[in-house]
Parts: sequence; C-alpha cells; structure tokens
Amino acid sequence: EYNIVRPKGYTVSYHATDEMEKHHFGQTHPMKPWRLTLTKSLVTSYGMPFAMDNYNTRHATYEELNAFHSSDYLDYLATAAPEDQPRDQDSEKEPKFNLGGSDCPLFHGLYDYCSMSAGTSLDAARKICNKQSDIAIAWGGGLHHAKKSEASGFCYINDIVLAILQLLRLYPRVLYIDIDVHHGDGVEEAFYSTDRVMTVSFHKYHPETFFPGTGGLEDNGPKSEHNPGAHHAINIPLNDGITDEQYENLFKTVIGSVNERFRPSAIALQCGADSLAGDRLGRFNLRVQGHGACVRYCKSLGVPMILFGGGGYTPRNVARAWAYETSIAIGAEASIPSTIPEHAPWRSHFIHDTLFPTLSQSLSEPRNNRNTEKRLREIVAHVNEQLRFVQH
Ligand code: ZLM
Ligand code: CA
Ligand code: ZN
Repeated sequence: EYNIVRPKGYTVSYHATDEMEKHHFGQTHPMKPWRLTLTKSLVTSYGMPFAMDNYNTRHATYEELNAFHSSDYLDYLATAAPEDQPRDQDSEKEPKFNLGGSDCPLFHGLYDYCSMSAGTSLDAARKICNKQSDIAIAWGGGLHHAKKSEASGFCYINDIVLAILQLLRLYPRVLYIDIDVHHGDGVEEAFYSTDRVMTVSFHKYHPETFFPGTGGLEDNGPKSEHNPGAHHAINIPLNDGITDEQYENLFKTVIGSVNERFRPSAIALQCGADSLAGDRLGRFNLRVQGHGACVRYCKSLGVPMILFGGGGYTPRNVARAWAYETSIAIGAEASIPSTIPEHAPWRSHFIHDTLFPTLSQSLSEPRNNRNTEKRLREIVAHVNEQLRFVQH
C-alpha cells in the first residue's frame, strides 16, 4: 500500500529471529532485546519485507564462535548459570571473564541469545560473500565491545569480528565504521595488527567518565612502522551535544577520505542508535535523519555492505532509526510516509506518531553542544595526516 517495491539491480537481505528478543538482561538493565521486536514491527507495518529477502536466523555453532573467542571463555559462557552470579556479600566468587557484574549479567538463556546474535551477523556475511545480497541487515548484531576472552559493556560475543573474518575470506580489504556513541574497542583491538581492515569509530570521548574510555584521536594502531596495522585505526573523539549538521559533515569528510585512500572492497557499518538525541545512555543531539544520512552515504560508495545494530537505549527511537535505515537500504525512503502507520503494533508506545521526532520531542532539556568548529577541523586534519601513510 505504500508502493514499496524491490530495488532494481540489487538485493537487500534482512536477518532476524523472534527468539532473540525474548531474552532479558534484568528489570532495569538498559539493554532491552525487545527493541528488536519494535524495529521489526515498524519495518513490517511499512511493508518493507516485500522489498527484501527475509531470513530467520539460526544459532551460530561453538566452532563458529571459536573463530575469534577462546575455548576457556566459550565453555564458561555455555555453562555459567544465573546462580553463579557473584553477590556483594559473597566475596569468594570473583567474576570470571567479566561475566556476572551489572553490565554483563548472567541471565537465563544467555548462551542462546549470544549464539543467535552471532548467527544473524554470520548469515549476513555469508549472503554478502555468496553475492546473494548487496546489503545485508543484522540489527540483532553489532556487539562491538566483546573481547576474545572477556565480556564487556553489555557484549558477550563479538559478532562483528566473526562477520568480518568471513568477509576477509573473499574481500581483500574491509572498512569497519562505527556510529554507536561508544568506542568500538573490541573490533579495533581484534584487527589492530592487520592492514586488511581499517576501523573508524565516532564516539563520545571522556576517559574518566564515559565508557570504555579508549579511542583518543592519536590512537591509530600499532606505533611501529613495521607493523602493517599502523595507521589503520581511526578514532573520532567527540563531546556532548553534537548536531546532525556537524556530524554529517564530519562523517562524509572522514569517510570520503578513508574511502579514497583505503579503497575498501566491503563495508561493515555498526549503526548503534545510542548516538541519537534522547538516548538513555547517549549524549549526542543526532536526529533520525542525521543518523540515517551516514547509512545513505555508505551505500553511495557502491560496495557490498553489512548493517549491524548495536547500542540504543530508548527503544522507540532505536526502532525509528533502524526502520528508516532499512528503508534507505532498499531505496524506499521517499516512498514511506513519515507518519507511523495507523495499524502499526505498539503505535502509542512511540508517543509522537512521526518517524522523525524533533529535538524538543526527543529531549526534555536541550543538551549543550560542546563541539567547536575549530576542534572538528583539527580532527579532520589529523585523520588526513594518518591517511597519508595508507596507500593501496
Ligand atoms: N556500572 N542496571 C555500551 C555499554 C556501556 C562501567 C559504570 C553499572 C551503564 C549502566 C546495569 C540495573 C554499547 C560502565 C556502570 C551501573 C561499572 C555503562 C544494570 C544503568 C544500569 O540500571 C542499571 C541494576 C546498568 C548499566 C547503567 N553501564 C551505563 N553505562 C557502561 C557500559 C554498549 O552501546 O556500546 C554496545 C551495545 N559501563 O560505565 C561502570 C564502569 C558498572
Ligand atoms: Ca562508535
Ligand atoms: Zn553504545
């Protein structure tokens, strides 16, 4: 009814499973897997599934997870029960592998949840490698903080690293871009010593007060010139309150230069929605349009791409952004009305009936913009300086 048609000449695949969304981190934990249900319901009520290949994903196998994660860690993850959670009084129980604290709780069905998230991203990567898909969407993935043998920041399994490892079997160079408000430290670390992956993260940076505290402007990979990974980690540290206009300009400038020098053969884009205005944990002033403009720009580069989810702690805005970005992937942005369809489930949950809330609809109090034009110019100059060392 909204005139959503299949894009001509290219294929978009959508990878999801209802099973993942039933898991709970705990009553007041900010990560709500239910946001995936809300996203899917918006995508469906706009009729977007007609324009995509839709796949119900499977669990990743132990062997697949083992391509990045250590056996020690996976064995514990597979067997640890909520009862193993260390309590304050219970001092003999030290958290193992950073599992069981308040950020990364042990909850019922944890291993299933993790293997589904990874399954979603691995399926997306395989569709790209088989050339059965030009853009593959995995909103259930994007868990960029997980390390080889450690959970971190709500992330247990690094599905992005697993997906990029698949892409590297076929594609010579993969560009990883991360627009989550947090630094993509786990992905950066995993590919720190290779020149086949360039990582670029945009994030709020304030080492003392904002998680994870890494990702300064000068952190660009191994310092040794003999290490191929030198200059292949790009970090864009930002302050509170950045606007659509500043972010979009910065994004296009940085990614434009990176694309010219690095010439990626595939792109992995983490679309964490906690960079939106009004996010429970985020600090930026981005609107759905500004967030989506990054996806549109990456699509315009014309190489195969995976879109991952990630953070996003105000579920109604997460659903808005990821539904809008799905419409960008299929080229239907102009065909979908900005008013949320009458028949959309949980329509009243969105409070405002538009896909594009204004800043004052998103924020009770306006957030001061602490990003000066001068600082943003310094960031661009530094990135260009680093890129002079990169030539493919
Ligand atoms: N405390 N409950 C982003 C990951 C951000 C580390 C400070 C925990 C929270 C947060 C957990 C219910 C991604 C830190 C925070 C309080 C040590 C973080 C449980 C509220 C709650 O109410 C909460 C009891 C919890 C956690 C807030 N944690 C806010 N920020 C960060 C991790 C993940 O978006 O990038 C990708 C998915 N952790 O700041 C502390 C240092 C734990
Ligand atoms: Ca980021
Ligand atoms: Zn985040």
